[in-house]
Amino acid sequence: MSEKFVLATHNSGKLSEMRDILAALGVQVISPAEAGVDIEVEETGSTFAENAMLKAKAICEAAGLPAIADDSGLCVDALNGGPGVYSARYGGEGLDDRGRCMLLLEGLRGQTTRAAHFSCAVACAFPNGDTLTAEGRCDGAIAFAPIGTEGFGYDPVFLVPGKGKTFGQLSAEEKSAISHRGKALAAFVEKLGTYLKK
Ligand code: ITT
Repeated sequence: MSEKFVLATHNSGKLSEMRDILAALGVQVISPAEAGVDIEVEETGSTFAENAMLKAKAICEAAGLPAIADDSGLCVDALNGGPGVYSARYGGEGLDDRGRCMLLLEGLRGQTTRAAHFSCAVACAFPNGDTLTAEGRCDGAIAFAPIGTEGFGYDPVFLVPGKGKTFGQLSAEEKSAISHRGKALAAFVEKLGTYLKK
């Protein structure tokens, strides 16, 4: 595919995963910085899909290029699906990834129901107003302590059933083969192929 896409994210962990997955699928991407765009998009939507579309449209408009955004998060059964769309902001501004993981473990202390899933919505906006969307989900469980140093965000506390490992113990390739983001981007690229043939 000759068209270039801006990846509408400021999260370096996401950016690197999205770059690798999309490159493997033959989609050329650049970062917002490479597109000369530096805007913060307010995530006012109540769903991953709404927030992904807000980001994709804003960056597309600012860059004048098609833009792909990811909105994602961790949904924990024992927290009624939280932190969900608030995953990046869980615990307030003072916390880093490690702090958010520890806060989550603290909130689940003594809790035997550990089921959780990651969700990812991908949205793509084109300068002509066209849009594409796709979603992906990865089921798992919350560990009792952080394990592993790979990945980002909640990876060290997300246990993958069948692997007996957290996302924090998987290589980027191993994670993307089963992750919410890997699935959403694969579904998106399939739709993109159909769209570009039209
Ligand atoms: P952008 O909006 O700039 O893309 P962000 O980090 O604010 O970056 P989101 O609003 O989509 O992105 O928040 C997603 C949060 O969910 C992210 O910050 C992580 O804490 C968590 N998250 C999402 N996908 C994850 C993954 O694959 N592994 C670990 N944590 C993840």
